[in-house]
Amino acid sequence: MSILERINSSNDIKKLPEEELEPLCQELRDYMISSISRTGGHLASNLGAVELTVALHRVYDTSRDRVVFDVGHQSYVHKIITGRRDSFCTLRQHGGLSGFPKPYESEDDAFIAGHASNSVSVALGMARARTLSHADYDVAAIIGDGALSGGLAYEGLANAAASGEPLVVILNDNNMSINENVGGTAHLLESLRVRPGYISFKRWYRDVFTKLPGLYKFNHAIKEWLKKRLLPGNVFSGMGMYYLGPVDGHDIGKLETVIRWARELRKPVLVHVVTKKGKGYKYAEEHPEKFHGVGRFDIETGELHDSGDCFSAKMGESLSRLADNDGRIIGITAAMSSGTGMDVFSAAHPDRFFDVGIAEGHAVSMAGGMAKQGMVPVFAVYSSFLQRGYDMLIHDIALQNLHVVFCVDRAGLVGSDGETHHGVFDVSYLSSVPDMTVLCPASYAELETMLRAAIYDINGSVAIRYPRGGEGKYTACNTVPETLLREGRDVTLVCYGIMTNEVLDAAERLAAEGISAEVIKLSMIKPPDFDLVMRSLRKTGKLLISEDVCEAGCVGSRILEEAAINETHVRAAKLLNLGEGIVPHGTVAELLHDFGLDADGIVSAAMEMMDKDMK
Ligand SMILES: Cc1ncc(C[n+]2csc(CCOP(=O)(O)OP(=O)(O)O)c2C)c(N)n1
Repeated sequence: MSILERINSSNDIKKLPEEELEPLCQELRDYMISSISRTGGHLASNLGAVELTVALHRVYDTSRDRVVFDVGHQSYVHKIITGRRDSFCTLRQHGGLSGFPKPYESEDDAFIAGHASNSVSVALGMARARTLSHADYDVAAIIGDGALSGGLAYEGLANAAASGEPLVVILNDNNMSINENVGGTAHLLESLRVRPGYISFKRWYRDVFTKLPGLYKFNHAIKEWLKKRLLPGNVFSGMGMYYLGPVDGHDIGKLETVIRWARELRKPVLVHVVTKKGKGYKYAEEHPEKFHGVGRFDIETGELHDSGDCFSAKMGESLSRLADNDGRIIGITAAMSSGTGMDVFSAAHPDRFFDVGIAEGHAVSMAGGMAKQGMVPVFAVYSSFLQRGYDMLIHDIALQNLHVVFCVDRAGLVGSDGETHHGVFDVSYLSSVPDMTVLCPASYAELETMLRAAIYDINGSVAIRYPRGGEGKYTACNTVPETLLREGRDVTLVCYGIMTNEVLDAAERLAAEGISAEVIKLSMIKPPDFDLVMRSLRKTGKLLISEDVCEAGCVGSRILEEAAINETHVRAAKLLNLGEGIVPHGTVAELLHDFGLDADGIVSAAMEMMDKDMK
């Protein structure tokens, strides 16, 4: 029996003799590499956090204490050692384990995660709840240096420091975000990493002097006084967090001691842990960015199984070409240069490319400043992460009707990342941004044409929303607001974006059933332009719209509103969409099927409408 097979909880980890800890870490690495090579997942971040997670479980009992993972993509070891080892092979698969912490999956997962930089705030909330309810548990947050580039983290740290609450923040510093970490935080951590002897000195100092309490107190006062005057402070201690570190994040013994010590201090403490992203797997150590989030791969060669071309890369290439002839075009990303295809732009136009770190709100405001001064900023950002910038969209862009282009990637279902990452709210929230134009390409050709139009032909702010992955069978280029793709008389099928493929497929199948469906594709969903749809509805009397977004604020309800206003009689309507918008993980095809949004679902919905009509 391996050591790993004996581990099912924090308590099992605590019982292990010290000499079994390193072999356990090796087993954990082998287990993850082998399993993730088949399921895909966030490999490099987890390989770097093995010792840290084991040490955390030596100190805390995660079934009772609250350990909050930031982003949560590095929580695999935690999952494996808290009873989910055998189901780890289902990671990110439909109906299987989530790739992020999920309290519904296990009581050991303290809080849901997926978006960066909120862990300190959440942990502080838990610490305050504990204190107010006179409960007895400890609270810790684990946050990466990349996540620390997000402003929300500093709001949390500042408030945590002022609170005086016993709370341990572990900074897992691997000098990497997905790509290299950027900005002032990266510089700050760089300077702190060069003081490795400090922590051992502190420990020795405390051990020696606590045996002589009076002397300890006196010396401590002198030391603190000297420290304040002679040592350069850092932003954490300056804020009022008790700073400990840097600690070697692959030395379990040291980690355990320091985390235990931090917990015992009973105040807000930040422990700075230095780790190597990808540790223990050659290819991931050499290319941590490539192995940050992977699909299936070959363990021996480190070769990733090809995921094919995609909208993101097409966007990067098109934008880069446009920028070749226009010095006003600026490319912006918030820590997602490869994911959004902006790496193509950055290679060609490094002087006009800005990676701001995980700071979506800042990116939106900065784009506003650039636009006000005559540049044409293009911010490529995932739909779910742009949620962070909603206020800035209104306050810093819309109120002055500034010309900023938002390339809203990962719009609609994203697949295995699941509920925190699906881009299912953007149609709703972008529709409420004053004077914004929202475009929805259904093919690469449409994306390219719309990007050009967004930069040169449209005033004010423009969002172009497109999905993860590549185009489908529909590859045409129809960019007028409404296009009649198929004539029919029984029912009006409306679609936009990638859903066009499912709807065209459904129309074909309905024809075989003797139902004549008219298909209208929308290229622009805001401002609304539904003339063609209204004309079609006057003919068919039936509306069936398929959208890969949440119901609130969906296009279907706006069409019905317009029909009511201009007295277009709709005898029957079905709005197919993702309901409340909380959608689990799985492949996009599986999820579309579950929500009745694939061609099968659309056909059944249409047949049901026809049946009702005949009764
Ligand atoms: C608000 C938000 N923006 C972007 C992302 C995408 N993202 C996931 S992990 C990550 C990098 C995090 O870096 P770090 O915290 O240092 O963790 P590491 O992977 O290096 O361990 C990014 C940018 C996100 N999860 N949330």
